[in-house]
Amino acid sequence: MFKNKEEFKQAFLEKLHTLYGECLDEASDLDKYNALGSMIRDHIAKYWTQTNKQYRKKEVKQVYYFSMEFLLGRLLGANLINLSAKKMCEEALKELGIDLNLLENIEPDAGLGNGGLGRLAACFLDSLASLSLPGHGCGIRYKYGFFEQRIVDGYQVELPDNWLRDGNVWEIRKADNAVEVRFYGNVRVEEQDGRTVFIHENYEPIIAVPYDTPIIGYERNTVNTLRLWSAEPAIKDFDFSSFSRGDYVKAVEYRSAVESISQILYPDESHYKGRELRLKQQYFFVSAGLQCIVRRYKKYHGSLKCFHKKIAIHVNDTHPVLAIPELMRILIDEEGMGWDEAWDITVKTISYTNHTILTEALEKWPVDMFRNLLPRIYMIVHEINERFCRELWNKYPGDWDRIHKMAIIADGQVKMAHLAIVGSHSINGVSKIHTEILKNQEMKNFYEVYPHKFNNKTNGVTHRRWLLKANPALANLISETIGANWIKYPIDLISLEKYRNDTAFLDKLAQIKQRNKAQLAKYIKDKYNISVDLHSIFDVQVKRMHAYKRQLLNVLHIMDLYNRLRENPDLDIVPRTFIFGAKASPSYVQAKTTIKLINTLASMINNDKRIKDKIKVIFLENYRVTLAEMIFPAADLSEQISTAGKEASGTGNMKFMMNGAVTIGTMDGANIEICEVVGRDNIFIFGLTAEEVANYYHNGGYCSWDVYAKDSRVKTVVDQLVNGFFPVAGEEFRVLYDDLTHNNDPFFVLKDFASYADTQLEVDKTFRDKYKWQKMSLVNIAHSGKFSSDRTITEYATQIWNIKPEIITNP
Ligand code: 26Y
Repeated sequence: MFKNKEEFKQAFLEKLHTLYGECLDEASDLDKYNALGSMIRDHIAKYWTQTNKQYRKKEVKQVYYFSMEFLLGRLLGANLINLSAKKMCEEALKELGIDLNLLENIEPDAGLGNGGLGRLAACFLDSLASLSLPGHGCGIRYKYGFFEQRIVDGYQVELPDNWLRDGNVWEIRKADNAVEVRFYGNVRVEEQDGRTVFIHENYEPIIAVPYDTPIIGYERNTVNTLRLWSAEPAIKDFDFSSFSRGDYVKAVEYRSAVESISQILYPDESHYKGRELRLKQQYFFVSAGLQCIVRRYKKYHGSLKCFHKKIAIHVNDTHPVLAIPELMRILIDEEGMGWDEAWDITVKTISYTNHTILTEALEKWPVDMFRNLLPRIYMIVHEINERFCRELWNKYPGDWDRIHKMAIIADGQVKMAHLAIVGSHSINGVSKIHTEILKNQEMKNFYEVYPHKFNNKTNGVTHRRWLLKANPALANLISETIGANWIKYPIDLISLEKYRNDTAFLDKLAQIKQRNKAQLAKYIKDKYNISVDLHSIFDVQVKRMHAYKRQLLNVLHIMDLYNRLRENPDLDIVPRTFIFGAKASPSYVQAKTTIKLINTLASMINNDKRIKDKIKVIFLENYRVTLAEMIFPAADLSEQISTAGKEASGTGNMKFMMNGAVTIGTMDGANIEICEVVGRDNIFIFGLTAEEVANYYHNGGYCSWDVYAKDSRVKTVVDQLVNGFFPVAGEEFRVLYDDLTHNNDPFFVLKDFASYADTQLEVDKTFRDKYKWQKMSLVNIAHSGKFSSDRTITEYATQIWNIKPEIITNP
């Protein structure tokens, strides 16, 4: 980035001066952070321009990844790494008496996502740029990211995440590229020159203003773009007409109503809630994104006849599926194309990923709300539905039931997943088992009509953030041992396999793990004043709090272990530190109750002198990307214990694996493929299979009461939820108790308990054999290359998007 440290220091001091008129000793840490970020931006500007210029000149096909969520985390460290400038920057700053680490810690996380789906989008952007692929992100610039979690008296309390408070050095506001998005109103249909035209009138205009963030590839010249849209009033400052009528309050209300569109990120609830503001958000960014892509395309290509040959649009779950009717609207209403041609182009342009099999999470919109908010879009969806149902009628004459089930509009609702399947050319699941379930169960009817559209793309994560950045010690050891090629080609990690019996190497791995554990232990000590045993097994479950992810199974097992330890404080177990991190949706009662349960249990266990510190329970508050970067490298055991068939893929499992944690998990999601590559000897598998679970569901579930009545350990812990064992007021944990017993345990927690507890004994036994454990750890690292998002993105690029690498020349 800079030829040498001297040049760097000079530039840094100048930047401080031009930005803030300050010299070094006057500057605050925030100013220093901003100066550094702004230097990086200056430096990459020419690569950014060059990238766009080359894409344009060579007319390469580009993909736009449309997503409601981009969970980027911090950018400073990641950008320095991808620019190979970290070491120099660190040293130069040190000579100025500045600690780079401290500056990195000033940056707030860009937490514009709930969990897996949002972080996947961020990993994908890194891989696209690092593979020199022309691909960009399109989303919403939420003023408030996913809430900040505080634990008060064991309860989750949500605080707004005001991540933009001190500005954002990475983004550039592009006011010139603003577009108008139209809501409400009515559609007038007219005949003009023998053509039917649709005129949207009396609408409410809103301005969408883009903010661009550069996405820098690893040791490439490529700088792609993440474009996030912000909503602003179409009438500057105030609606003067109402202002002059003295309606000052109304004018201010108008402004805040508009701004609310890009105000907050919705939390993913256990049950889908169709709120109008969310539908507004979806149309807002999809329409803005498409208008801008079309506008630019026309500028260079004129007609839109070959749009799909140069543009691919990917929709991340159903959230951006309005891209389908919106592209139709633009092609028909604005470009004057006929339906069939417009439809052909639309389907060829759009591809869709499904991320969930939970039916209760699927997006559906009430027809009245939809039609009122988006009258023209509704007409188009209606027409798509009519044509689709006619096609079905021809294929299945008289089969009303099937047609009703498959319709896009039915029972007063618009079904977004159905629209996604009909209006795209590719539908993919995110792990082998997930795709099979889509094809053979959830979307069976659609698979029968469009078998060619369905395909699998097993998820992956970027090793550059989750290993190179998060775990520098391990990354160094790997590079010293097999060379640094793995950073660009993570599959090369497989060369580590040959060290599986090399005890000297295994010792080095163990030392690194130990140091990472010490670092996390220090964080725990500083923040919670709890000491944890560095020789204990760090047993970690970090992910969103959800019934199907079964944090409750983990908790019940800890309760059982605690019961056994109280009975016999000399019980021979390897000490354990159970670590949790999870946010619950603000309105999800079971999830929030589970957080309270974990914290209540933690304070009992951590303060119980009788059990001689053999187990500890830690709930790490405000789990987010930055905290995750500290947790994965310190984990011994990775908890991936969802009810089989429910976790589409999981990606945390991959981040643990590449950091040498061993998985305890069910045969679910990507766990199955992890098991496939590491072998049964290097993973702890337990519990029902997806098939067994599905069989029980078909037969009305299993009888949880039987397990409860027969297994005394189960009965004891379940009873403890409600019998006064916990020092909580009244019946706090009754909802959990009821779910497990009277509600027949829909996620098979009790059914899998015995198998889980036995497997945990196996873990205990294995951990005592240091080399056996280290070898398992090594095998996991060595095979993690398959789960690189570089592999996943290469598959998307070649099999769905048809885009090719474009090497960016030096500007
Ligand atoms: C409709 C709405 C409120 C909503 C918002 C976010 C619904 C769902 C979501 C998020 C879903 C999600 O994160 N799914 C996860 O996607 C990961 C990436 O594919 C998978 O690894 C993981 O199994 C899946 O649960």
